[in-house]
Amino acid sequence: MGLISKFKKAWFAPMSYDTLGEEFFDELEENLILADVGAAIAAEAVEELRRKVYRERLLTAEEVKGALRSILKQYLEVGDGTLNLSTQPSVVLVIGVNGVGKTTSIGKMAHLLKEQGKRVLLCAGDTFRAAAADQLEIWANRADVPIVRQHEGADPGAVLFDGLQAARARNMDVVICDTAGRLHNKQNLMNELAKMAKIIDREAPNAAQERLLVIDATTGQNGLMQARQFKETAGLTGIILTKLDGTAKGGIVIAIARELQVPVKFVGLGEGIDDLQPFDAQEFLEAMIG
Ligand SMILES: Nc1nc2c(ncn2[C@@H]2O[C@H](COP(=O)(O)OP(=O)(O)O)[C@@H](O)[C@H]2O)c(=O)[nH]1
Ligand SMILES: [Mg+2]
Repeated sequence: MGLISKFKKAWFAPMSYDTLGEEFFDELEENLILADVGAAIAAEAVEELRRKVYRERLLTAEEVKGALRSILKQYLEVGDGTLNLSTQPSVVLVIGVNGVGKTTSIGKMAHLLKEQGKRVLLCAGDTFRAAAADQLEIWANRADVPIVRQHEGADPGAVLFDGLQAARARNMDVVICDTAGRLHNKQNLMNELAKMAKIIDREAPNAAQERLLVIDATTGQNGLMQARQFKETAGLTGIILTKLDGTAKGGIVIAIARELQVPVKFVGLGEGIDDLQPFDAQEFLEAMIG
């Protein structure tokens, strides 16, 4: 160890640890765990933070929190956070377990894209319950965009096929397809999603595609398991993190981004049509760690 780093170790690091206290770091780590980032990522981030504090001789709580935000921001920055809608049509498949907010997010997204001047078509790929297509249709009306749907129990692949045909015939810019979050069993659901993904690849081979996984911020650590499974089955290009308007901090997306290299693209902040926003890592982290 060189003289200078010895000097730093002897003086600068202890100085900041003394100023902030060992508990300060423990508390940060605990807050990360409470925010659902998971124990492993929390430990990794705080370890990295300690090195950064030492290296950059950070002294105040504000500086250290800023450093932690920049570390977590790097974990989150794993790809393009915007939708790839570069072809006409582009196809967005929205997936996730039951009740996370898929249908609601699709309604909000349709509204957002329509406001941007896009021609949007919705596709009612959740045929498991009759109410699912009705719910999507209500959102289609609210957002004032067309919808393709069939009867309850129809083959979701056939609805998707229809949707893609209609989109081409009607010069749509974006097709957003809903999916079921629950079937008779999980394997069933995964098979169906894999089949839908294949249909898009086959019927719209050159289309820009998004496969967005909806994660409910209140689900906690389970979100990581969901993300692993859906990624394996259907591939993922992005995350929509819903229900951030509640008390949940949604830190699970940091673990998902870090492990699976999938960026967060939107956050849901309520049940209204305007309550979907493009993901802003800085803002998210400020809300998460103050
Ligand atoms: N507070 C809040 N509620 C939401 C949000 N997104 C969806 N919801 C609610 O969550 C419930 C399930 O949503 P839904 O879209 O039907 O979920 P799906 O089963 O995944 O399609 C509904 O009551 C929605 O209003 C959100 O961002 N914030
Ligand atoms: Mg639904």
